[in-house]
Amino acid sequence: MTRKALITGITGQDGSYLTEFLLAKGYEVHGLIRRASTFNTGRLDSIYSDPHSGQDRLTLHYGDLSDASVLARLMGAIQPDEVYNLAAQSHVRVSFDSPEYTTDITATGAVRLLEAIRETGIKTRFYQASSSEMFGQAQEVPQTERTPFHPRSPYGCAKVFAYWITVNYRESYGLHACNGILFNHESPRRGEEFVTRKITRAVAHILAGLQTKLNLGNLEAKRDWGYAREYVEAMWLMLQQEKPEDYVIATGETHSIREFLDTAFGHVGLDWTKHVEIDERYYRPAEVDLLVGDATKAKRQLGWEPKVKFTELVKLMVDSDLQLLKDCREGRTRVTS
Ligand code: NAP
Ligand code: G4F
Repeated sequence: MTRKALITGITGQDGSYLTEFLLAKGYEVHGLIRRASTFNTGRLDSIYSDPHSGQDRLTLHYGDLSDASVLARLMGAIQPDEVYNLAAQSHVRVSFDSPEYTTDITATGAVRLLEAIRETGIKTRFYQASSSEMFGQAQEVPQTERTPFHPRSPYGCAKVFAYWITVNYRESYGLHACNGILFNHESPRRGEEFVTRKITRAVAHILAGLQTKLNLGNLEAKRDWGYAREYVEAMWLMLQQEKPEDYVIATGETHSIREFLDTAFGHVGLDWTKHVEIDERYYRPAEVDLLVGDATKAKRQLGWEPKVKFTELVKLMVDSDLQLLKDCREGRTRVTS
């Protein structure tokens, strides 16, 4: 029987890679999308432009994590074998501007989805997109599944709630529910408002003479950056285990924004110090200074480990943005890998 998956956040970076991954495995994939005044399905272009992608097994449904009735209706109609909750107001800086909205979607949205599963009584497996932001002011280095949480933003607080409510539905109702505690993961499909993509896009634009300055905030923060395409496999692997558990997914390396700038600008022979200006507006009221994960459990129990590390990741993102700009200037549309 064809297995069915429901993905919230299907139009996002991870949602698009997970959809490709599941279609390639033969799944019937259903995705929740928000109505927008402009197309928001650009990251799914690789699927719609490839007749062999399994696009005939992909169905998109309008809905929103704020709308419980839609979630229950979809759950009952689709009866998915696996539910991946990837939708969120996912920007940490924005969560300081919109804390209540962030809580509604990123925290309460998770419980709405869990309630939709419970109320419809379907037998499904549930993945919650938990985040290394929950470690915030990290209590130990590196961070593992046992490291206490100390979130530093409304986003981090909302993710802590979603983490614990997932654990609670597992313990209370025997739901096969897992938290993937994913450290930062990036790709050519990363949103342009996150620091990595903001930098790699600027490199391409500066090289082409379309931009001279790049305004950034705190350059000292350190992150454990992995490759999104690899991280979605870990999500799937968690739901294939007999026993539901929580897993850290990370590379085990940490690098500062400065190092990212060195590598990205250095890759095309530019000196970032001539272009970067510090703009206080990009600072956060409270910062997460250092994240680095220990994914030993994922390696041991899931057989998962990262292949693409920092330097390769930065270069592939810069190369993609160079190509994207070239294609755009030459009037070609291109599907981002
Ligand atoms: P992303 O690119 O920002 O995608 C977020 C997705 O959520 C988009 O599809 C967005 O739809 C959807 N969404 C936002 N608000 C919604 C709402 N009210 N109702 C329904 N859908 C809504 O995020 P990502 O990088 O793929 O991350 C996926 C998940 O993992 C998120 O929950 C994020 O918080 C979490 N996470 C990410 C990382 C990382 O480094 N990328 C690390 C740890 C955890 P639109 O396209 O319409 O905006
Ligand atoms: O790229 P960022 O916005 O990612 P952040 O805050 O680490 O959050 C991302 O990763 C989390 C996992 O830990 C996810 F849960 C979350 O959904 C999201 O995907 O910022 C990274 C660092 C921060 O320290 C920030 O202060 O870069 C610093 N930074 C410096 N200048 C900047 C900028 N961040 C952004 N977005 N824009 C800047 O101009």
